[in-house]
Amino acid sequence: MQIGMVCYPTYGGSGVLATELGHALARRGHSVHFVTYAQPMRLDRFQDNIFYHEVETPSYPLLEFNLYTLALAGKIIDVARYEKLDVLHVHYAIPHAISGFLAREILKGDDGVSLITTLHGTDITLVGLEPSFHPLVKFSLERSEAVTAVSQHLLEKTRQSFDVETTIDVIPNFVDTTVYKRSVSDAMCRQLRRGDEFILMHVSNFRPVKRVQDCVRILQQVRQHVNARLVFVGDGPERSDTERLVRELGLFDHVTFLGKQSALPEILSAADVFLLPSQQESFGLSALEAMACEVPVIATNIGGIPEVVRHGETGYVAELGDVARMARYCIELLTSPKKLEAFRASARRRAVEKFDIELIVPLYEQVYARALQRSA
Ligand code: GMT
Repeated sequence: MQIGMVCYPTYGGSGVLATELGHALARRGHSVHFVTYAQPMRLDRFQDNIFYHEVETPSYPLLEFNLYTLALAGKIIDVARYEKLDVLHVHYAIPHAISGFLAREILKGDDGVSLITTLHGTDITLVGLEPSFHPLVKFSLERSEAVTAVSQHLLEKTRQSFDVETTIDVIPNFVDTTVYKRSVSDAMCRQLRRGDEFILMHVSNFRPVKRVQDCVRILQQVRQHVNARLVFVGDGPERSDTERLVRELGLFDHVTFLGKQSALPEILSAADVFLLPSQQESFGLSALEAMACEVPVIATNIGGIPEVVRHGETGYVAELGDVARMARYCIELLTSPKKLEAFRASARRRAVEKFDIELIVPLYEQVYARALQRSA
């Protein structure tokens, strides 16, 4: 199949997922054409059957606002016509589903293209609820040949908030467990761990919904019982305030900010516990990547997280903002080596048995095939 893939290229789960899906589809013999405004973060290695088309947004003094939605639609039309796309798979509805819809309508005189929209999270639970966007999201979902959501929770939220009758398939996010596996690097451990300290880790884009500062407060409580360090991976709007909080609480010597990193399996493998105290999370891809590296997850019982993290088995979930409880769960795991070992094994097993790339990618191929039949 000739597949067009539209996503956000920056750090963030939806772009990561789209890129990994593209790589997997290309390995399975499809041609995958990424159409985005910048090279996606994980499109960093050459692979047969993968192509990248950059969207350029024209500027003119009159055009005070960025016309990305239209520029993207124009680029999709161009790629679809000349690369003979069969399907166009857009990740995150805003504005990609609208651009995809526009392009598909304009392409109707040509061979046509089937539109598949994958919902990832705040396109439904936050941004899509903006009164000016809501009708556009609803319309574009109803006009897509297929819609998928990354968790049952997100599917239910979509039905509640958008009242759409369209069939929505839940296709959970996935991880390549041959890449994301425990791979302990001595050099990495030497750099991250001082002496016998345990490592708590958080990976995100530091957006407010991640509640990154809760991780610092958890560390503060954990350190009253156990020698532990907090390692932050990623960057974003909350980073400066978080650094300030670390200094205010006198934790400067016990927190490491690594910034954006690509060697995630090695870094995650150095962790003892992964923290995800988010306020919203339709899935929590970073938690799954940690689990694949045998790291138990302590998270909020929000959104789709409980579909990923099994409470009392692969980690623990707690109420939003209940820092004290999350700290207690950390202490419980870090002070019982047998329990920690059992949780590590269960986390890996769940990632392999439920969310491995080889299990999930064929589900997308089935959706593509159905969408093609539908548009035919
Ligand atoms: O929805 C967002 O704010 C952004 C989006 C992203 O691009 O990272 O995150 C969502 O998609 C991820 C991949 O499917 C999920 O793992 C995240 O849970 C989800 N984030 C939220 O729901 C806040």
